[in-house]
Amino acid sequence: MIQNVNSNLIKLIDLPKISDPRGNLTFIEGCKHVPFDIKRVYYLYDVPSGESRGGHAHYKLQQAVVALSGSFEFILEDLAGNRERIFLNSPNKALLISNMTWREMANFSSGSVCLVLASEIYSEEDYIRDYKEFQSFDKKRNENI
Ligand code: T46
Repeated sequence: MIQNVNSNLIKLIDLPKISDPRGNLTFIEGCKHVPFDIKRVYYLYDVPSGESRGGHAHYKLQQAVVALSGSFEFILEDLAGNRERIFLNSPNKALLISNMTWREMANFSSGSVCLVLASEIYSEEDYIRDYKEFQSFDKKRNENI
């Protein structure tokens, strides 16, 4: 399913791309092209130049992110403190984001559209918006070992 795993943090999925003289078509099926049932779809657009978004993690939510148009960057950090940056600009690649991953988004190009497929419906209780709290989970986990 995940055809292109670049690292523990950066998991890029190659999506199907049907090309013919009329153009390209890409499709995504839940539990097939992404490893979860898709319960919600949302998209970010008209992000002003220089603006950044994100700055949170999710307890449970898994997501797949596609640059439908234009480009932007995701900076991901796991509980062990590993931090990686990825540039997304391809409508036939999806970045898989596991739960308990801190993310920031930056450098949105003009006219970019960021599509997000989500494994859960929206719940503010699922967010960790405090970076120190996110980091403390690693400590809590280590204390329990
Ligand atoms: C994520 C990144 C990639 C809703 O009411 N329903 C929704 O489904 C979503 C996604 C958001 N909202 C509300 C919650 C906030 O009042 O929309 C407002 C903006 O959300 P937020 O500041 O979390 O937006 P981003 O762009 O920082 O983050 C979003 C998602 O929330 C998040 O899950 O991983 O995109």
